[in-house]
Amino acid sequence: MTTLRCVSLIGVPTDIGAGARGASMGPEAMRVADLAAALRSHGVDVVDRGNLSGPPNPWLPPVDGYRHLNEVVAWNQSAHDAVYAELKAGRMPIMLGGDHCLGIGSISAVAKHCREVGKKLRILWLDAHADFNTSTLTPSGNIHGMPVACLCGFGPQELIEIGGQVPAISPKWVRQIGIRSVDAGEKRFVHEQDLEVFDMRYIDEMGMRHTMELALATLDANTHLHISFDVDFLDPDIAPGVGTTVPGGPTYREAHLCMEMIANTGFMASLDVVELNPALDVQNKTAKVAVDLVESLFGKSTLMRK
Ligand code: Z70
Ligand code: MN
Ligand code: MN
Ligand code: MN
Repeated sequence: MTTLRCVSLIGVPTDIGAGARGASMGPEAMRVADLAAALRSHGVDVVDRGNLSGPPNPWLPPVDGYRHLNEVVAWNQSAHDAVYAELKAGRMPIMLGGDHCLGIGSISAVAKHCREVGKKLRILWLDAHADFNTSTLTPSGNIHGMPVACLCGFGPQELIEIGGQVPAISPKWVRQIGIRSVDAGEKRFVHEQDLEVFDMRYIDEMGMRHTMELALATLDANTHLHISFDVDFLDPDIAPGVGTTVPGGPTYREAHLCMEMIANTGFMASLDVVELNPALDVQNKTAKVAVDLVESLFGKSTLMRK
């Protein structure tokens, strides 16, 4: 297990990119569910950097296809700088969201770091949604539905250039898992850009084990593996505390298997945990499940296994 054992928690308390308010309380809910202590119990060195700050949520309708673009740029600039600093210091950043627009800043920083140190980047996008909308395709204007497109260079200049190179990543580096809600135009664009999607139909038919074997197939010793974990990936039965519940997601055990197989690679080097919405949760249940799953990402398993 070569997964970095020095972790920095970075709270990013915002919901400017989302269609419901409340993800701004996500970082504190994960702290209340004792994420730091859970990781320490697995021998991880954890520093909690506290929360980043940024503009409040003005709650306005879209302008030219985007809601809150200036605010999204400000938060992502700050997320980018924080993640980049941790990677430079040899630590593993865990971003506590906050809505998923923050993947733009986080992953642009990871991509920049990988360019500088000559590492190959692979991104696992665990989500009910493809997050591949653009200003012309989006039904909502919510930028949390656009981070993968922005990272691939399809988006507003201020957002796509945050990491200093456009595009920040290639669609070939991304594997999406758990997808089950994609808008009509977005679906066409996913096919056009040839994103590798393991949707719920695929997982139903082939199983989580086979899915993860394929999703992790092209990793090697020089790979930086980034996990972008949108909590709405999970079935709403176990994770009701998200802005948009989409039925038919991975069960508790399927999700753990997914995380355990990622842990076994030893290549995870950065992580986003996003879209946890305590305002819609039940007794912090979703935060507790998220903490549980992050423990599995760090090698917790029922028995001693490699
Ligand atoms: C829809 C949109 C979305 C949540 C991402 C939904 C996007 N595709 N919703 N995460 N919770 O508005 O772009
Ligand atoms: Mn998402
Ligand atoms: Mn989302
Ligand atoms: Mn989602």
